[in-house]
Amino acid sequence: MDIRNIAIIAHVDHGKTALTDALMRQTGMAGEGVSMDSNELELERGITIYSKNTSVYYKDTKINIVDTPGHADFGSEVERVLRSIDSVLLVVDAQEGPMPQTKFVLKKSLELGLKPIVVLNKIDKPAARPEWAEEMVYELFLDLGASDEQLDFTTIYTIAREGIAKAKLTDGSSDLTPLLDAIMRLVPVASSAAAGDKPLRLQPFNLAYDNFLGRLAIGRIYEGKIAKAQAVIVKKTNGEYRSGKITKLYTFEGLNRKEVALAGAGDIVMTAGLPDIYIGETICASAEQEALPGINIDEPTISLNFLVNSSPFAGRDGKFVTNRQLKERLEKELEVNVGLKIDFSSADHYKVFGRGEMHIAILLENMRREGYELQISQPQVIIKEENGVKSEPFEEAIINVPEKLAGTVIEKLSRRSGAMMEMKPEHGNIRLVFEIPTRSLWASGANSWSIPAAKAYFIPGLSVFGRMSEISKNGPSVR
Ligand SMILES: Nc1nc2c(ncn2[C@@H]2O[C@H](COP(=O)(O)OP(=O)(O)OP(=O)(O)O)[C@@H](O)[C@H]2O)c(=O)[nH]1
Ligand SMILES: [Mg+2]
Repeated sequence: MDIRNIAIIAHVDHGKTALTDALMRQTGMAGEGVSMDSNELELERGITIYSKNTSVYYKDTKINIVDTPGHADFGSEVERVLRSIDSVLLVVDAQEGPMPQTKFVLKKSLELGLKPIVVLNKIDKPAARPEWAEEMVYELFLDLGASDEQLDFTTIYTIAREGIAKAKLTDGSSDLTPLLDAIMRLVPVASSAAAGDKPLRLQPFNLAYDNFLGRLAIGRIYEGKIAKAQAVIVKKTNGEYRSGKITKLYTFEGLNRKEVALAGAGDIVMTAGLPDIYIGETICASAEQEALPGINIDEPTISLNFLVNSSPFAGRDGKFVTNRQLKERLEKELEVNVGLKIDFSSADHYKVFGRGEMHIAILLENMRREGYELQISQPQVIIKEENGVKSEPFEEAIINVPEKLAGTVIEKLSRRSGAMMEMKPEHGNIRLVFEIPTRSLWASGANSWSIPAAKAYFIPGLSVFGRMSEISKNGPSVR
């Protein structure tokens, strides 16, 4: 059976998970009301936190799908996923148009040479403007230096929530068939007999953990076959290698993992049995084989201290309160939380480095629910120095304000070292795009802007731009 591999990428809330769920429903892989957002926190917050794999069957083809998170703090996770698939569905809200994270994930896709299929979603919204959104997406492709081939993208119009897709806006449709057919037409087949006959090469792009099985690696089989109980070599890009054994092997189906005895080239699998496996390493058949090119892990951008609660009220909220319990929990987190780093060297606190406030907030919330109680310090941005140039994390802020307020907002953001990248009239408002140092936003408290009328228009959940830039000279002093 042919295999095709895709990822669904978008800005937060544009409908990736709704689309994945609908694809599973239509192909009979999941029932009504079943969602890929299965984790407790995901259900409560209504956002995807962890990227997840599934597969559906359509016309004798297995389509492996990775549903990715849209929040900017998880952008580097999306980037890793993109390395391992062959095409993306770039979902864009037909009312909002492209947003900062659309730009980030599209840029990464184009750089990898992928040819995205554009999915304009939520065309049922009363204020949807699909033609405009399509034009904006085209401009974004151009701005990001898309090749002619990439620019010649196919657009599908969807109501993901209802499981409807159309090849043309004027078409009638009652299901996702036009989208599935576009995937069949445009996404290359990942499984070929020639690749299947080569010796095994598999590369993990994600990690997971199971209390009984230990660390699990999720990766793509590029060449060859892998079997349960197979002895393998794990090779790093620098040539170092070690041996190991696969104890269990799974593929993904609907919401479940399915244990299999054998899997072949092109498929995405999960393996158990390699306790120290890491992203980007190559699982292969023999030490003579060449490792696949590595996968970059983005560096943390913020840090803060986790410490034992020493207040008089300690022990009231949690059952795990000691330094040792805290340390054990954090060590366990490092098993799977790839963007996270922790410095355990201090006696009275642990310094946690993460990819943004949301990244750390999710960890803290999970710990709280498990019964841990702790104190944290104020977060700080990480200042890096390379060749004498200091750099700091920046964010992209999009602000929609009535015309008469634009001047005040521009002035306030400029005073905090914000650089205006774009200014466009939109629906009687002005849309401003700023690049601004993360610490400027913290210092000003993005939620308590002193222009009351502008507050309502400030889009919360500003997006970490995922890049470091030369430190701004006149920003607030580093705290
Ligand atoms: N009106 C309308 N709403 C939709 C449509 N598709 C999704 N939604 C809604 O949009 C919201 C976000 O949808 P999700 O599928 O969770 O978005 P997402 O892109 O997975 O979000 P993150 O994973 O958090 O980045 C939900 O409330 C959906 O019900 C659609 O076609 N029309
Ligand atoms: Mg989602």
